[in-house]
Amino acid sequence: MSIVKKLDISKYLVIGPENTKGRPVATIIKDAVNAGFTCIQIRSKVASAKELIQLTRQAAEAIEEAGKSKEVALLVNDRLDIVLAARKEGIKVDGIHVGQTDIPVDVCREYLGEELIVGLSARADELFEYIKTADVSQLDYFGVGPLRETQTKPDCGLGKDGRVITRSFDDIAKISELSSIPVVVGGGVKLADIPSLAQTGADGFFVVSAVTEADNPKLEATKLVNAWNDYKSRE
Ligand code: TZP
Ligand code: MG
Repeated sequence: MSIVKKLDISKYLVIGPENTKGRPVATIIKDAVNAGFTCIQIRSKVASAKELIQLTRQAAEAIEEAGKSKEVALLVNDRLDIVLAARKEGIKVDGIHVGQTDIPVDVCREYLGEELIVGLSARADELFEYIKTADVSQLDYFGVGPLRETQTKPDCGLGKDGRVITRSFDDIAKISELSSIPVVVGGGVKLADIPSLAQTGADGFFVVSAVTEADNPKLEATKLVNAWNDYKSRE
């Protein structure tokens, strides 16, 4: 059960059955991976544990069929139990992504060991100070956002005053500079944002709806990948 050789969060898809307009999750994952997405996160707030394990299995198979098991990381949102159960069943899942109110990072690390990936959504409030001072010793990357409010996760970026805090490209540039670990940015990200995002110095972008709700997910994924890669190849 190998894990990815080197984590690449540059083109990162978050997906669950509630996001796909009824289309199979695994098909969209395969399209995204074939288009060049480098990281996949299974995230569902409606699927049962059994369904999540099954989704993880199908996702791992889709990545394998695309011949990308060594390059594309497969992560599960929130659910350490699912990561452990899936690995016990021999499913190649590479780690977990957690939020500020989920299972603590040190517990994830203890159960997953040194090799697997642990990502964390950064705090919404006092973000700059947080990024500067957070203990990142057990972490692989930060998720940061939102760029703008999003119906996919309406509470993303909710500050203490109950208002959503969105991030400008300048904020993202500052955060990317301050962070000692890689930063992936998402929340309301659309194709037109990719060139500006790539210029901030962020390590990658993540999307849900831009791919999962597209009429043609493969085409949309390809456009997102090309937009990012075009900028990066000119650097
Ligand atoms: N975490 C922070 S924002 C978000 C998640 C899972 C949802 C982003 O969805 P979309 O559709 O790309 O705006
Ligand atoms: Mg969470």
